[in-house]
Amino acid sequence: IPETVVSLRDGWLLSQHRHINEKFSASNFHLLSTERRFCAGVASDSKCYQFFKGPKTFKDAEYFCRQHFSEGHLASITSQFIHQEVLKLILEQNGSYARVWVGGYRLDRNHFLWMDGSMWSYADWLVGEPNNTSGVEDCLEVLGYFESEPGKLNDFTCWTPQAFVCSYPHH
Ligand SMILES: [Ca+2]
Repeated sequence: IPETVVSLRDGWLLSQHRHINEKFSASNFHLLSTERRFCAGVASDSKCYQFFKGPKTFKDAEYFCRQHFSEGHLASITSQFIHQEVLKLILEQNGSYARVWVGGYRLDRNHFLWMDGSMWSYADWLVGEPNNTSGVEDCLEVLGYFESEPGKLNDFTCWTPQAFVCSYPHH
């Protein structure tokens, strides 16, 4: 094959290749930019909150949130408004998974922190909680099933597999 034909053919392949690459990166960009606007749960306070049935331990649920979402963590519930929105999400989607991990973790006896680094300033505990039963309840759950007071918070054993809510930045 004459050299000019080879280089022409390579040039054509190259341009096709480039064309395909451009198409791909264009569609990737499109996907990314639509994904950014889409929240498959509730969006509030610049975050998207998403429910998962799991069931997973607290640690595995946190790992799942980090793996699946950029800057994702188990959800931080930093206001009454977010608490109500997340509770609605849980009640809509939970089926029988009534106890749900969110991202609160015990720092010491009376202090908790949010896995995503949010300020700890709001916590609507169930009466008598956090009680740290047997000194092993270091993780925060939302109790979806208390019908008189649905959605109250409880400290609970981190190794129990449960449903969970992730949150991640959403603009
Ligand atoms: Ca407790």
